[in-house]
Amino acid sequence: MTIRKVVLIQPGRDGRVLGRATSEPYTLMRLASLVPSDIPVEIWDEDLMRLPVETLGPDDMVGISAKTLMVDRAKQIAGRIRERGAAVVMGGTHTTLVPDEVAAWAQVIAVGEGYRTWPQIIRDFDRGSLQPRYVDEAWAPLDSGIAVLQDRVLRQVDEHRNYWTPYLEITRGCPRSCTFCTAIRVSGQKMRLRPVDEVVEEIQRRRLKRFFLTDDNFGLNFRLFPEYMEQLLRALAKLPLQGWTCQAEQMVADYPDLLALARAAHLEKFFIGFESINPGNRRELGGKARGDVTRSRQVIEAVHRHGIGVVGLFVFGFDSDTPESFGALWDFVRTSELDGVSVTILTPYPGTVQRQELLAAGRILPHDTWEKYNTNHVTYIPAQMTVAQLQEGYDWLCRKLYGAPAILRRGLRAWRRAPDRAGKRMFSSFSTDVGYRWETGHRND
Ligand code: B12
Ligand code: SF4
Repeated sequence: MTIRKVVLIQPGRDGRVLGRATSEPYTLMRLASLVPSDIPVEIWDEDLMRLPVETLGPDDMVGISAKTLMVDRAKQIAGRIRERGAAVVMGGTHTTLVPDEVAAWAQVIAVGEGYRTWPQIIRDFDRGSLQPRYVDEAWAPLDSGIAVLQDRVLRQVDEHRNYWTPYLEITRGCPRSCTFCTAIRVSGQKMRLRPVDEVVEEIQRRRLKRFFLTDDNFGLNFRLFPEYMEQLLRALAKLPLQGWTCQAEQMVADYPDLLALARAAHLEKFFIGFESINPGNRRELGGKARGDVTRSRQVIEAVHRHGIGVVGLFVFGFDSDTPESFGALWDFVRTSELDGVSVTILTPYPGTVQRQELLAAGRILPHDTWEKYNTNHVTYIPAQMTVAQLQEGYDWLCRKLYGAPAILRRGLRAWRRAPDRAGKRMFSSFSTDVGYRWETGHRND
């Protein structure tokens, strides 16, 4: 058999917002860049286009990537493609977390990062010897050029025209062990670093002015690899960037020298995982947060002092949370100087310690589809609330946090703190808040 083309699909959910899609298919851009250059490759993003499944035939190979909440949609798409005779490979977060479940309906599954197996899968298909299961067990080194995006992929995706936020990965992994986190299962607990020169080259070639880092815990590198961070931040400082954002934890506040360098490197804001303001939930937070509001306020102030914004990430429904927890968080946010806030309902994803514990206690609610695992719905029985109390409390909090007055107040605060960069700061605060308002709107689905 001679392969005609490879197609990579990102199942859709939100479509376009003001002409562009919100989530760039960065995962697929990386996989497409691993396809040998003599084989045509296409990326189909269902948020941008109707999937032209009818154009596929037996010489085509299709890879689909899906998180848990998108896996039911992925299954429907895979079924339609199989009817055309093309081969379908399922990969991504959900397949890696529960391979046997996906293998029950998928023709081929790819577990893990795929750096070794994806090129192998393409070769096997070309030779007519496709296997049902490929498992990539090792965490690939990111310093060998495998993460570089190819020009033909960039041309096709046309990221500046089609997407609101370009993504970039600089480091990958997180050594923490929060009980609710699946990221460590898909990215590993060993932090891996891309070479600084490679990152700079990619930013320049992609003509990026703004980007969001996909790194799970970029900030932790302040402690783990300070020399690498210094070298990286000094290199980014020389680029004509408008601003970039990344995920971090509270410890970044303890590194004033690196914070100053980060600001000079055009870092606009940290998304910090405070997770909970309830000290009773400490055990679940993997050692990175303790629910200490005094510390949280100090962290926000210290980061702001360097001209960097803070978006607070919070999770609800841990075992120590009660109906009073919603009001307590609202009071904290209202009186804090946070530039943006994300609240999600604890979601016991497959492969987490949290899920094992809840399953053992008979507390997981039955579900027909995985669509409700979007962090806006209650999918288990909370310890100190009813299911309805958790859902209603969350709904109340979302209305408070993402109502026009709260969004406006946070925007004005951002403006007051940096009058010299007022327009940029207010836009940044509004765009984050509006994005979360949009995402949490799925609680009504
Ligand atoms: C960036 C990111 C986002 C971005 C957008 C990502 C996108 N384009 O879809 C934003 C901020 C929008 C986002 C939103 C959400 N996200 Co998110 N996100 C991430 C993050 C931090 C990095 C993902 C990434 O791009 N990594 C870089 C790329 C290169 O790596 P990769 O995706 O892992 O892909 C590699 C392999 O997995 C494999 N692979 C992947 N697919 C396939 C397919 C085939 C065929 C093959 C062979 C291999 C393969 O090969 C790739 C190259 O190595 C991950 C955490 C993580 N470490 O995975 C969470 C994560 C994926 N997100 C998660 C969640 C829960 C969400 C939200 C529901 C959160 C929310 N409440 O809003 C939403 C859902 C939005 C949606 N519609 O899908 C969870 C998913 C859990 C699960 N079991 O599904 C994760 C794991 C984080 C966590 N909390 O544990 N997210
Ligand atoms: S710190 Fe973040 S990425 Fe690391 S284990 Fe905890 S939730 Fe996951």
